[in-house]
Amino acid sequence: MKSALITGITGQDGAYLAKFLLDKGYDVFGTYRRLSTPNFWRLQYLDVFDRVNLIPADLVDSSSIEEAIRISQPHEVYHLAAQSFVGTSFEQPVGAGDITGLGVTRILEAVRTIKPDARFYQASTSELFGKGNAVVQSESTPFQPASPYSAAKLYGYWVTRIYRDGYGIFACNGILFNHESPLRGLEFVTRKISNAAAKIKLGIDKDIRLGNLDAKRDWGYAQEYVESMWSMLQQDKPEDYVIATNETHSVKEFAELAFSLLGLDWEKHVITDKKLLRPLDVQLLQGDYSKAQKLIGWIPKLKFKGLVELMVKEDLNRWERWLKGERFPWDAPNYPNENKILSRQFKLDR
Ligand code: NAP
Ligand code: F7E
Repeated sequence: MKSALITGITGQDGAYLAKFLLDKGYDVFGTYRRLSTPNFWRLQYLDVFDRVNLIPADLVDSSSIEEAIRISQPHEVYHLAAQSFVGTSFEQPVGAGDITGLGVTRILEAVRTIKPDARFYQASTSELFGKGNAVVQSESTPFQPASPYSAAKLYGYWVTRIYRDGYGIFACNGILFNHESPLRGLEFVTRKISNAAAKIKLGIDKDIRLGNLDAKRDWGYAQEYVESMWSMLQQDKPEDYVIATNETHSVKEFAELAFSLLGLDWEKHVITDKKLLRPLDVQLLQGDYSKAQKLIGWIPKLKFKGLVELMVKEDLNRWERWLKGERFPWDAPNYPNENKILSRQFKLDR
């Protein structure tokens, strides 16, 4: 039986990937952080919590990473753990470098010294393209990161290539464009909107505050994107691949569609708030996935409209069940109101 180690198994992609690999017959190991309250809700939601092996590890602690490799003896390592919210990386820029950047070297060093024949996946990102001018981005588009997050990911991208070329490790960068789902964290704009639209429809809330409505993203479905991670590691040669839908839509379009699906007019409920603007923002992303299509046979199935529908429907369904008194693994009821958060990103007029 093949074994796989997923760092960040408690996150959106980690949970979907765990389910995908279990269904393929893998013995799945995942790293998680000790928190004051457990956060296994995504694994529970997908009904895989009891089927995965959990190993405590933190990306800032090399010894715990080494132990995770020793315990799992993985054939494949999927390095998904990171501080993944771009907004937070402006508030915690040093942490971004340490966790999201240096963390990649810590895990690659552990692979090199303990299990050098393990195949390695690095969660690279379309944020690497940042402020570049290309209208459509592919593997050959120059990188121009625009946040501490993407600067750290740029380091991770290169260190992955260096371990591939320098030490012969089978290491791939998946340059994934934004991918979303009902398991997406509530701070990301898509889920923030689908959750708010559902609450407003049911009379639990009245409005939502958003920042840059004109930013355009290439949004795909996370459940499909994790399949590409596995495919990359099954090839004869390690390569880097863009994974995207090749469509781009604005935040405004997302809000418009999400609210209209519930019979609501977005303009009556969305308040634009300068406090939610980032010091720098990426304006346009649209990915060319033709290399992935050609070499690993990956194509996106669920596009923008279907994705918005899926997310809005699931958030509405959850709030309806909640109002009827049902309790189930789910993040939203515990999420603080943004007005309660004091930070560079969510500044309050006091
Ligand atoms: P996510 O939901 O935020 O999950 C991140 C995971 O990393 C969580 O399990 C988190 O643990 C863990 N983590 C954070 N800091 C850690 C630390 N110091 N030590 C150990 N684990 C730590 O992110 P995602 O959307 O699944 O994304 C997965 C990866 O793909 C990330 O590297 C992200 O940067 C990258 N990526 C995402 C997208 C996207 O659109 N989703 C696109 C391109 C690349 P806790 O649960 O304890 O917080
Ligand atoms: O922002 C704008 C915001 O936070 C998308 C991560 O998974 O994908 C993700 O990064 C856009 C930005 O995702 C709000 O300014 C407007 O232009 O959902 P987001 P992201 O920054 O694109 C990449 C590929 C990753 O690698 C990352 O890990 O939406 N926006 N108003 C807002 N964004 C948020 N979060 N909240 C707002 O109220």
